[in-house]
Amino acid sequence: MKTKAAVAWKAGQPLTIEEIDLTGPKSGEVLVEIKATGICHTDYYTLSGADPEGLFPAILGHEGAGVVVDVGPNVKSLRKGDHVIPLYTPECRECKFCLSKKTNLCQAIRSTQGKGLMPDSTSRFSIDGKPLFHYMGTSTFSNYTVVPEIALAKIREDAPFDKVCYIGCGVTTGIGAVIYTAKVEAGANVAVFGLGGIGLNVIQGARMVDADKIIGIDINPEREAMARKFGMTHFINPNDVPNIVDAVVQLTDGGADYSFECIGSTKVMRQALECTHKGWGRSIIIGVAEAGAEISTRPFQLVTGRKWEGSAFGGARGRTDVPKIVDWYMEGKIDIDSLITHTLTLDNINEGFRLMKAGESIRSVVIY
Ligand code: NAD
Ligand code: AHE
Ligand code: ZN
Repeated sequence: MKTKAAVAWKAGQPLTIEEIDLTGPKSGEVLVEIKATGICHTDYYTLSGADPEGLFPAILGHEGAGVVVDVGPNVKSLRKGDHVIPLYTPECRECKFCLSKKTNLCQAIRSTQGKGLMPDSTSRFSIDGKPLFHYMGTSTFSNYTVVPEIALAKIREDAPFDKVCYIGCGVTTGIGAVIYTAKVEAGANVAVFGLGGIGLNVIQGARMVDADKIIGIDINPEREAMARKFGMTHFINPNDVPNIVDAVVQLTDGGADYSFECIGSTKVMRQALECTHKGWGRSIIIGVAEAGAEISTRPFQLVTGRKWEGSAFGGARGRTDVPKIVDWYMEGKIDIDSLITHTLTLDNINEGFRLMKAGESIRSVVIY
């Protein structure tokens, strides 16, 4: 079939809107009509050329929601008409990683996914007979996409696509890092570095678990008002204090119990670790740093009890946890609407990237 998609031809160049070819779902695969997709900083990161796994030409996008249009042979859990959220972290429930119960990082299709291909090592997308790469197994910047069954969460049918698409990455990543990865307890002091589409959801998660001090840190002063609405109790602009680590330590009687890096800066990752409390502080890296970047600190920081950790997709097991998070939204337990500051058509998708780079948006959502 033909479908309209935004194609990333080359690193650093704007996407172009094209009519492309899509072949139907093979065994274990599902054809999904994407109804809406968010634009995440990671899409920008890959488009910029900083992602060692970035491949071109590709169909980017990994924060979508839509409807099942067709299923390939051997698909058991989904049928035509089901509402779904594509998962860049699938949940096969059979691999060593899923069975371990220690991680959400299902590896069933990770190697082909990282090569921009479907599990049979081919692409479903092409233009003028030339293949286009998939991205993160989801490629939601195409109106129609093919996704493995294990990478689709079935969600309730009354949930609005243009809001719950954000659960496909940002909402789950932020809230999940608090509740699934860190398991922050009530009364804890939390520091959140970067108050964008991810960090504000970390703030929202910290409020949900009844954290005590929720300290937001951002160089963009415009972020303060929105973060307070989501539960931030203290705001620090690093440009307004001599030393951001000292500022957090002073506010928290020795350091934060938990910190979250939601930027992708290795310099900030170090600050986030070193502002946590001696003996038990835990710092969770969420931000994605460019190829070749490395983190550093004095080992003494770890010897004295701080822990450096990371979180992908908030530690969420997508097929199990995403439908629950959709329920939380529908029950009014979490706010998504306020964070979606811009809606766009696919034709204007490059404007979404511009707004993100300029710090003018929290989340832009493309509605097909
Ligand atoms: P964003 O652009 O919306 O937000 C980043 C925020 O960081 C902005 O508010 C910006 O002003 C602030 N900032 C930049 N430099 C700063 C500094 N030195 N000190 C303090 N604040 C600073 O981005 P986002 O969509 O929220 O994504 C954040 C990061 O998380 C990106 O690296 C993205 O790739 C990554 N990410 C990771 C996962 C995961 O599963 N681990 C999932 C989604 C996104
Ligand atoms: N391809 C990059 C890494 C990108 C990365 O860390 N992705 C996160 C999700 S970001 C969503 O916005 C993730 O889930 N990582 C785990 C995984 O298996 O990719 C690189 O540096 O190579
Ligand atoms: Zn993302």
